[in-house]
Amino acid sequence: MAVPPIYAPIPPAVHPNHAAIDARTAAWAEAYDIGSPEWRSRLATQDIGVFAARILPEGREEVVSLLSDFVIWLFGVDDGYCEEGSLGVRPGELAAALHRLLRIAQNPEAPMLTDDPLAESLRDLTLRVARWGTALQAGRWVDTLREYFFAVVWEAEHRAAGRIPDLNDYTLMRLYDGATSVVQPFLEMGYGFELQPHERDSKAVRAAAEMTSFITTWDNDIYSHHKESRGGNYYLNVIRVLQHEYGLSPDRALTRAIAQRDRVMCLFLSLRAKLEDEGSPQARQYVGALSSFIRATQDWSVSSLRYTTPDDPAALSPSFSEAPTDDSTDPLDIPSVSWWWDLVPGSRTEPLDRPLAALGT
Ligand code: 3E9
Ligand code: MG
Ligand code: MG
Ligand code: MG
Ligand code: MG
Ligand code: MG
Repeated sequence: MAVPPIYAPIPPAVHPNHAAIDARTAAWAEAYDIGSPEWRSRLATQDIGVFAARILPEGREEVVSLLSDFVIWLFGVDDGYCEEGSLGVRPGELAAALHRLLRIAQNPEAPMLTDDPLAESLRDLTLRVARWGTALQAGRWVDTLREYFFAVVWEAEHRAAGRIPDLNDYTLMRLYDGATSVVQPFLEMGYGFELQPHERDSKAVRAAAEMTSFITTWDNDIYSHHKESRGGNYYLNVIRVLQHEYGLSPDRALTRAIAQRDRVMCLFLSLRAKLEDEGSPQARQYVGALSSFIRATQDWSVSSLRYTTPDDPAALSPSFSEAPTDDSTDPLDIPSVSWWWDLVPGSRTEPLDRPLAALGT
């Protein structure tokens, strides 16, 4: 299955100190002894710090480093506990382990899990979130961690049963189990602004954040399909879900997944333009930062050894496309997210045939 150039209307950008940030994260994971030595040496080659530096290209360096360390920590949970570890097929035990970690994020001083590398490193992350985030952002970070944990427990139940969810359930799970919503509070911390709860939880801003999760996780599924399908373990990926849902070959499922993410990308651009017109200055900053997150995932995914796997090379195009494969303004046939299209009523009458520059990137 060859992945073609994918539509990328958002310009690339990276924090100038990406190399130092990347090296510090490898040293941080080593100091806290996260995962096995084999896992750490693998992760150290995957440009995790460069990914964080692309998510926050103009962010405060301390927060870029904090995000970078947090991303490797998340992979410690996602690879270590869920996908390569025994808890990944024991949803009840996984829920217990994740609840204990959540307590550390809330109360790092709690005298529990004092020898546990994931807990000790989470204590460090928690103190840094308190240092660089507002009280609202620190609270939101714990809430988003809980929603990520809740979703990976759901995923583990499917893994234990060897079952493929339908497209609607998969979409709902994937809005959270890719840890994309846990990254979102760092967008505010990185630039030192605070989105007020009434605005963040408004339908329009929440939809923009959910679309960002959709696009980044669909892109992850497209680019990580090679790694995941060769791994020999059970895996959940939108290509697999679409094959199952519609009886498609892998190539046709890939084409369908790309069309879905392109359609959501077009809607995101329309909603972003609306929020840039109507939102607060903070909402404008936030949708700009969401845009960088989307492009960061694309640039990191086509270049990281995590996905290109040179020993068994993935057929990934390293370049991008200037046009969507599907610019329809009709809602996707996914009931949990079709309401997104209600938020941009004019989108049907504004076909995306204008130059990309006019879309306000
Ligand atoms: C992603 O899904 C799993 C997350 C825990 C990775 C850490 C989170 C981020 C870096 C936020 C950005 C999100 C992405 C890249 C989806 P999955 O399919 O287990 O990731 P994998 O790398 O194994 O394909
Ligand atoms: Mg390790
Ligand atoms: Mg590196
Ligand atoms: Mg995962
Ligand atoms: Mg994974
Ligand atoms: Mg993946």
